[in-house]
Amino acid sequence: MTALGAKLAIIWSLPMIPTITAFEASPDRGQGLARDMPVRWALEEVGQPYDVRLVSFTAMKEAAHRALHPFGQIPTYEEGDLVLFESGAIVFHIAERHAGLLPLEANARARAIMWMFAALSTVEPPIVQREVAMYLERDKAWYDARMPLVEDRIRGRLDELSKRLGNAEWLDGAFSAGDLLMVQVLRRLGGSSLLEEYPSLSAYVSRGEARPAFQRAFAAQLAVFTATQAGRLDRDA
Ligand code: GTB
Repeated sequence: MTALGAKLAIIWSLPMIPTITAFEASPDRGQGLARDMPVRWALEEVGQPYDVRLVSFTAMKEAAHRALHPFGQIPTYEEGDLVLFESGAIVFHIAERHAGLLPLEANARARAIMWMFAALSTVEPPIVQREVAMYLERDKAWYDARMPLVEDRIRGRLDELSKRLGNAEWLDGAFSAGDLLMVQVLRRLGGSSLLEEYPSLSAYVSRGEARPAFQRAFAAQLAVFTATQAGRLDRDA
């Protein structure tokens, strides 16, 4: 092998470190509710190191970022020539490329993927509707009438989900990308009493949050917030 060939062989055998984007200043103040969190968590679960590029709200809407994300949002995921957006698709990609987040047995794998979709397209929508109402519609005349309706829709989903989970540790056998997304979706109810009304789901979320990979991901995004705050305090001093 030539020297160049040897160099290229080394480069090709090096693992590609993906880069994700996250809020430069997350409105959640480091609570790990923004959607870089499930991506970070998935990467930590599979032991894949990653880089993070922080983006401001202004930069998110500029052409350079829109070339990666047509809707001008975070997170994005870059790995060599591959660029992805949509946190669910990114978690799916990570789970497909690495062991640990999807079962190998075909039917169990299909069910884990089903739970990923259930988290994002069945359980999450009413939870997001509640946030939209709370943050964007509080001043509307119909707010007080709408909120109980939205909360009851959430209760309906939580009731059904808790019945299916029963006394199980995870949704379908071992912890999977389905649990990762479901726990992350349910975390958005933190601070409301809704989750507490379902002790088995509260315990399920706590089990997810207790995972070392979750803890590492949480600490990494919190460090961004803490550093931003420290920078602000320095500037204000
Ligand atoms: N479906 C997309 C995905 O799953 O990736 C949704 C991406 C998305 O909503 N991104 C948000 C964003 O970039 C950040 S996570 N928003 C900026 C914009 O649209 O201009 C959503 C989010 C934001 C804040 C909180 N919070 O403060 O608690 C929680 C979740």
